[in-house]
Amino acid sequence: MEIKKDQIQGFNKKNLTSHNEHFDFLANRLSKNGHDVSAIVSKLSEFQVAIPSWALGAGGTRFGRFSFYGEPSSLEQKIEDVGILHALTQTAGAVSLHIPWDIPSDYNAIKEQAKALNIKFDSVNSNTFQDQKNARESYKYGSLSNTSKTVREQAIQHNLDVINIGNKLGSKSLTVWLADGSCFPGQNNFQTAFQNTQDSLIDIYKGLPDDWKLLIEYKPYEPNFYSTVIQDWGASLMLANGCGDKAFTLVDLGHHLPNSNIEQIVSILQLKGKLGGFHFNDSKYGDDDLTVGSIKPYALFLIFNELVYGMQNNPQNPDLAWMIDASHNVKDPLEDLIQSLEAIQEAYAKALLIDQTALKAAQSNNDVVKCQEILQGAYRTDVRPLLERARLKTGGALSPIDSFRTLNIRNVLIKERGKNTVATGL
Ligand code: LRH
Ligand code: MN
Repeated sequence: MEIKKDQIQGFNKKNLTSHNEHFDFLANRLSKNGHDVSAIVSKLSEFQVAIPSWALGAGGTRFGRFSFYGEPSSLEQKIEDVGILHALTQTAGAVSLHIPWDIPSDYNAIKEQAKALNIKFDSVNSNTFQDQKNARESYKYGSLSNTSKTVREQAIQHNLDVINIGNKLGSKSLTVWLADGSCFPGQNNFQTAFQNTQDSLIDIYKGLPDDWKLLIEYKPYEPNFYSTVIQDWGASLMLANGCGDKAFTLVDLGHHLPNSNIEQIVSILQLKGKLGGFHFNDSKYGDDDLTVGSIKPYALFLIFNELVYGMQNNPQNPDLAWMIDASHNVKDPLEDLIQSLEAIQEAYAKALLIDQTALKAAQSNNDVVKCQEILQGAYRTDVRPLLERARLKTGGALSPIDSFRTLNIRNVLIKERGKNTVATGL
């Protein structure tokens, strides 16, 4: 299934008048306050977020999984679904593959398909948290940190293979997340596990093409429930520094213990030039992988405030990899991803309304009330007309969810794919 631009334009027609009214009212007020509205709209249009290839079907937990039918059962169908998201939102212009779940059978064909849909290949993810059918060694007791050199070598080789796959697709970074850790006190020697991981990452780092990045993702727990080798930003930062200039930390919003101040972590990693990218999602308790902005939208806004400040003041930090990492237990995967894309755009737009100079001045004067007034003034602005205008300018839908439903996309996909297809992934 492919969505034609004229289908979307036809759909936008009936909402154009109300959009223009809301947009003109907001743009008028923002210009009066010194904002360059067209610059903000352009930034929103240019802001592309990579869709996780492993989150296009129904997610699940150990307690159960409930399909949505019409799920993609091949990489081609996954790219097709990302194409649908991008056609509607114009902000999903990239896909992040997970290997071996998404090994292409025909590289040229998949590159052609993605190109035709304006989709780039963002970071490729390795997987040493599951044993592959015909694998010689098991990752039951870890991969890059494993006490067995043979197991570590197998995991290192897998990562080098993933780089090779990504290289053929035009990807420019490898994301490494390790489940490695322990479930009981005494099970691991923490120093040996950490040093093994460092040495293994250095071997992988040596296989990185010059213009690539290594993104090291941290997580406090799950599937190990006593210790995780790369447990937090500090461990990821130390390992990245131990590898070299092309290694960075990757912040998955769900990988923080309750009440962690993620915006402060983001700020300091940018200051150190070691923030590589994001896995956006939201959570109430653990790594719940819920819709972005569905639980803590203000926290997401505060993170984007630090990102906007960093983009303006930290040239030492590279361009970031923007990716979603979510799982869908009760929502249609495509509708859920559309809502996540909207929440990311909204947080970014609100953060762009913060007068960073006035905020810095209020901070220097310890005018605490003024600081909050500046932040919350931006946060309380309904920026949706800006998001709509950014989509309108690039051929997207004024209301992607309404378009998705009016165009009856899920039922069309079920008709095309049947009810029993299951997407590879989590
Ligand atoms: C681990 C994680 C990691 C992926 C996996 C799908 O929780 O966030 O980014 O490899 O989810
Ligand atoms: Mn993640």
